[in-house]
Amino acid sequence: MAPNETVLVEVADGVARLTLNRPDKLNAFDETMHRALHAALDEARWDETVRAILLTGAGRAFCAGQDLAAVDPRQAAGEPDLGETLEKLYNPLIRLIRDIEKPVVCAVNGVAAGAGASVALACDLVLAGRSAKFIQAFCRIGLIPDSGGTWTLTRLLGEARAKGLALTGQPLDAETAAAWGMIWRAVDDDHLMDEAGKLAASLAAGPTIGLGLTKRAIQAAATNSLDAQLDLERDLQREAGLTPDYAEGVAAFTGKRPAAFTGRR
Ligand code: T3D
Repeated sequence: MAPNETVLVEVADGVARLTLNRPDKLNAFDETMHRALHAALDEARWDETVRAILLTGAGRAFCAGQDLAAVDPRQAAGEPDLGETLEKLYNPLIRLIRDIEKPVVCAVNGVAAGAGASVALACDLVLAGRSAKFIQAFCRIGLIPDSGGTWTLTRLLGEARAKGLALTGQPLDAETAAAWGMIWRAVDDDHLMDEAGKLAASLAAGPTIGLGLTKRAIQAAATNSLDAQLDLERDLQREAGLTPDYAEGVAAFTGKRPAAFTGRR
């Protein structure tokens, strides 16, 4: 993978580590970083040597959302069309993260604000350093939570907490985010990258197809009826049962040895 200056890409031991890299702007999204992240995720999606993705930010923040200097309405020629930015850049990014059938781990290394918080919460397993904060900053500038934020917050937290965060813009600390079930874990800042790296490495050594199908099933549960979900589980389990990793998993269990999954079909 070619490195890009706004998103650093490192692939090792089955993990693609993508680092948002505009630290002087707290990794706020401009169009270049958007395109670089999308391209890096897409490449990791189809690279068979990549079996897990780890997303983080350079410097003291994870991501401060949209680069507000890049879209200053006072500088714009005509009326701003923020719907177009979402349609063109943010929505495809969120859909891509959700559609990648490999685990996507997010290491929130500092503040995650606006769409930066939404991007983090679109990932499958979110770890955050104890000093990290999640800020629904949109209300401070007259916007609504986007990039799936209204959907994700409401599903993860329920309406009361989603509205509390989105209408007040109050920062939520990592410990409370974990206690509320918004993220997987809060860890000491000094251990964040180590813990996130270990988690991504263990996922990368897992039964990749089965993990990808699990992701698909859990995501579908948000909108499916129980009947539809039972049917989906039947179909996906049929698919999982045809993978060499299923045969290996059972052989390893009966042979009382660790499984050596390949992640292949
Ligand atoms: O197209 C569309 O616009 C639609 C899509 C919208 C999606 C969105 O994400 S809308 C929400 C946009 N984000 C925000 O409103 C957050 C803005 N940032 C902040 O509120 C604060 O920076 C933080 C709470 C995140 C962190 O505060 P603090 O005190 O730790 O840092 P700081 O001093 O405010 O920021 C440090 C630098 O980063 C500073 O630059 P400077 O003065 O040192 O040259 C600041 O301007 C820059 N920065 C921070 N966030 C952004 C940013 N520059 C551009 N855009 C940002 N979002």
